[in-house]
Amino acid sequence: MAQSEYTANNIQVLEGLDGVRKRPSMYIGDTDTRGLHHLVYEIVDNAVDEALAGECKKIEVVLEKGGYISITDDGRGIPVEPHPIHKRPAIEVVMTKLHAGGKFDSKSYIISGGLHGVGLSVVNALSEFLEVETTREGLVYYQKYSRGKPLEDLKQISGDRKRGTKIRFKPDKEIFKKTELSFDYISQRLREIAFLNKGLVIEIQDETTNKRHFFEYKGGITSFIKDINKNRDVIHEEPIYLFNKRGDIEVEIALQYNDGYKENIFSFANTVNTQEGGTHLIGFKSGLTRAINDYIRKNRPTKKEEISLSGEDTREGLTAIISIKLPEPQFEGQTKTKLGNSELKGIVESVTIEGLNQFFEENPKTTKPIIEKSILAARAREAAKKAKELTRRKSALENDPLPGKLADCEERNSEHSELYLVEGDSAGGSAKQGRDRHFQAILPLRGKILNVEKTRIDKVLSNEEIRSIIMVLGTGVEEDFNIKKIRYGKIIIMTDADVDGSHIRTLLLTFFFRYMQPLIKENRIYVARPPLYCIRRGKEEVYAYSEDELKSTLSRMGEKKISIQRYKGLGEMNSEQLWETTMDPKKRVMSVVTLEDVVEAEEVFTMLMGEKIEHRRHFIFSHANEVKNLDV
Ligand code: 0RA
Repeated sequence: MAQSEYTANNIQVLEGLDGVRKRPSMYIGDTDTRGLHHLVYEIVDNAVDEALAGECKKIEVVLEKGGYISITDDGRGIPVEPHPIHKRPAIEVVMTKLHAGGKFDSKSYIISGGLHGVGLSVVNALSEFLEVETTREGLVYYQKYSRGKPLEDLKQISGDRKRGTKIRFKPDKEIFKKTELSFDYISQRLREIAFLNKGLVIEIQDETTNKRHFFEYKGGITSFIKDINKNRDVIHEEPIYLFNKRGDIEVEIALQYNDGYKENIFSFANTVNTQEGGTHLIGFKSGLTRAINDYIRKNRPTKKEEISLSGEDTREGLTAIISIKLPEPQFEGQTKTKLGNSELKGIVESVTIEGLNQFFEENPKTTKPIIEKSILAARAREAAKKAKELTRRKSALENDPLPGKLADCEERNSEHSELYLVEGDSAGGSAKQGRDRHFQAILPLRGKILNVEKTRIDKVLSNEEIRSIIMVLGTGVEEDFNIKKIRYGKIIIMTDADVDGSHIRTLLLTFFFRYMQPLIKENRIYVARPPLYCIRRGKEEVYAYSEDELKSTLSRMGEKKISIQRYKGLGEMNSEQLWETTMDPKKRVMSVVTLEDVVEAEEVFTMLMGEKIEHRRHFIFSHANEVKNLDV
């Protein structure tokens, strides 16, 4: 053993639980919400270990009043016999000594040695109170602790519990900034655990709110896949399910394709979500690519063109779960969520190829749409490459023809110019007449813009409206995007204040978000806000831009001889009115579109985009912080 390792071990032993209380973050990451919930997961993981060993069928979690939480399982219980070295009951050693998990049998699958893996004693040390009730050979034992120290000796108690363990504790206010446990956060993880352990029953309830969730998935990860795809259109009804063993290692895979283009693969090792991937994920991907290419080679020999699919081609629209159970998982990476066991790559690859080969042979009906989708993906990839090259070459040309419908401005300095993207030809016409042609350019947009989320890049780039926007802006898209080439300082979206208008605006924003994100980050995109009402009395005309403004205007002008016009579209205003109310920099109201947290927004976009349109609209209009001032 290396000298340094030896010393490190010694220090930890010497420190004991006092060290845990002095430096809690070293053990649980932080003392915020995450760290707090770490305590719960540590205990839950121990119960799940019992389930993985086939010894536990039910786990119950109760958020009690007064800040207590209890976790009950029907597993084997915690050993109580005297510990050979410490001469104390094993359970007391497990609860009061660092790294005394007591599960040295490497044949069993354990997660408690993995991600959370800090041991029950850490939970105990960081709880102002903890009590444990456990059953061994039909007898019930009890002990209670405070801040890691036993309050009394382990004792046998009467009780009708036949099996299992109940641990009840209260996180320490001296340690945690906030000690409120989140029902939803815990419930979400429990649900995932239930999916990953077919048939395991998990219940969680909150005594304060009487909320209660019950999870039991007889279909296991197949149910998980169906749940993830529930809002998507799938191209084959039943997920494909593969299960196989290689020695001690169990490999379980479920997959299903939908008609979208994103890949959604989740991998787990002993129910730990391996967010950073690892050897099992690599094995699955290469197995899938091989299996699909093999099938094409075998079954479409008459097709002239030889196509070889890339991995990406085989994963378009794929939702998959890879769940591995193995005796000694090695968790690596920044967040310890990357599976490192090198033997897993080959194992998962061969299980995937073998399983899929057999499935494809036996289920030609299901296989056909999958193969066709992958081939289409390969063709689209080629087409997209060409389409991009085309926009690249075009914008490289000096005398790039601008679309005829653009009414350009005279100003060449982009710092002083603006571009209005206007919904419809008629409003476009008014805007062209009403504008200040010195610095305002108008591009009318006809009909509906493509939903860029649901459309492959080759289609997006060949859509006429999108192409005119790209050409007019002059910046290129995606990795070719160069903000220095922009031809206008402000890009102003001007649409009707109705459902179609907000739809077009949403699609435009999605396009900018996906293909020209820096424009949003640099606050170049604006939304024009035409007035909602015109209030007239005699020759007097007042515009109101919101319901509140309408109210205050009415109370100011009185009730007599007043007429109110409600604008439904830009077309109801003539060119002077449009200039005066919506385009004159001195009077107009505009909102800048900003993404305060682009990373987070990207996630939300990815989650919601391409799904139901209602969702999308709801997202754009309910996240006022991310898309600022975007009121309708
Ligand atoms: C040490 C050894 C064994 C099980 C456990 C601890 C154990 C811990 C917890 C925490 C909550 N529920 C639990 N259930 C069991 C193995 C016991 C054996 O081999 O019989």
